[in-house]
Amino acid sequence: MKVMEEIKETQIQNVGKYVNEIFEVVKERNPNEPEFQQAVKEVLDSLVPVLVKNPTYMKQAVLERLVEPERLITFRVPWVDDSGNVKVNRGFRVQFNSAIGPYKGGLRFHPSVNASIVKFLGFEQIFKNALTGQPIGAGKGGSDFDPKGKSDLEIMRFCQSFMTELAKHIGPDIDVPAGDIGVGAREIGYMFGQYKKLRGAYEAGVLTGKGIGYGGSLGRKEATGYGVVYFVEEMLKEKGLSFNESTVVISGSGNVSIYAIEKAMQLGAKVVACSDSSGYIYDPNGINLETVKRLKEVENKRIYEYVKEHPEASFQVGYSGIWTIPCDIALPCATQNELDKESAEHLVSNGVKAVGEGANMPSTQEAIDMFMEHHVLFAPAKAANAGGVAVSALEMAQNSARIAWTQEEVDGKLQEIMNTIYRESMKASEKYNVPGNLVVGANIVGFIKVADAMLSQGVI
Ligand code: NDP
Ligand code: 2IT
Repeated sequence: MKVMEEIKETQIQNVGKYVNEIFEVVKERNPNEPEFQQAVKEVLDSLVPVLVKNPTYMKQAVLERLVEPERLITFRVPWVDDSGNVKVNRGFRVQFNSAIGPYKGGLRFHPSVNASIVKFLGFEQIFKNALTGQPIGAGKGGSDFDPKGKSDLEIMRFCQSFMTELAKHIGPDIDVPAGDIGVGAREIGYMFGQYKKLRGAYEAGVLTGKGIGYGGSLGRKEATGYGVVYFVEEMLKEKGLSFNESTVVISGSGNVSIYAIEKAMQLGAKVVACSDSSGYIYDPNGINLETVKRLKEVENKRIYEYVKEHPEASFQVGYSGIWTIPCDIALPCATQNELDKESAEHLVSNGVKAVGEGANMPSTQEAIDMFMEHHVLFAPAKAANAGGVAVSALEMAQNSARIAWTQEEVDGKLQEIMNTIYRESMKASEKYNVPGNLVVGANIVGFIKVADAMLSQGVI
């Protein structure tokens, strides 16, 4: 028995060494890309138990292939502002992995976008998309264009120029972009119009997140936020807890946040705070979602405007202070690394019971370690926010079949997908001896689906 254990221990050490060597190469090949390195490190570390059980993945160099994108496209995006000045931005599309379907993933327009950001997002998309059970590979893209303060016509001209180049690389069976930070239904509409004009065909399935009147799916707008809450509710249920009568803090006030707030409220929670990049609002009576929706979805205003209409609420500058507010459930839904160790310490000392990641990689590794150490229920982004891309895949299915499902049908499928992701990730965590660790569980489930498809397709 003792001998067996020693052999096992040696195997784990050897695989650990192998994984570290891969990570060293990733660092060397991708210098100055801290977000990409962070995302790769988390996944590599969590896969050690699978590699020990199935060495074929190592022999066939599956990890070495997974960490290298199939293709990274960068391009010039020239456009003309309202004063007639010529502006130039940089466009990106990373086509990371096509083992289980056409590349699929959002476009982000934000000044912070660079190769590291699109590669971390594209890499995470591999595992997330596989987790949905839908036939979608992984991609991501965007631009360092800043939509803040731009007129509607400037946004349109930018989107048209961006698509003029991107159109050469996408298609309903090739690569299907969607929204992300700074890209919503308006931008998707302008890009779809330009793609259609260039392609000379009505290929509805080339983009998802379209308007309902021209091929969009009911329920896509709500899918990511609702999905996060469905996933976290499942996780809470296992411990006899629920959103009902819980106090909840949700960062951001964009697409994901707004619909996470809506579903949490529908389940009986009191959501007391949300934010944008300027700061956060705290409303002890529970925030008024109609006001937030109007300010953000219609008027494009800053979140501090909320307190003008709701004097009982307060506004604080700086977005990370939101995590000092006592709550039972915290849902970071803004951006990467918005929740660091110090924020996690505040949440833990205020007795947080569950954290669900609506944004991509919102918690730093130190913050995740802190939650694990204190047995806080933790729903990782790749699993918890997969509802958005899952319903994007349902939009593609409807486009191919030329049919439209009802909101109820789409929402029913979304709930089923989120429950399945939860159950499969939980089961994997148990099978690989880290019961309840959904970070490891989700990474393993996603990895096995993609890795097995890659093995079946030869050295690709
Ligand atoms: P939106 O552009 O609709 O909203 C983003 C929100 O986050 C805004 O409130 C924004 O504030 C805030 N934010 C963005 N960047 C920063 C920053 N650097 N610092 C502080 N706050 C910031 O985007 P989404 O809601 O679509 O996306 C939010 C997160 O969810 C992202 O991580 C995205 O990748 C992820 N996600 C999105 C999905 C989707 O379907 N849309 C699916 C899965 C994940 P401000 O307006 O001031 O910039
Ligand atoms: O991060 C994500 O999963 C998204 N931004 C959604 C991608 C999609 O294709 O719907």
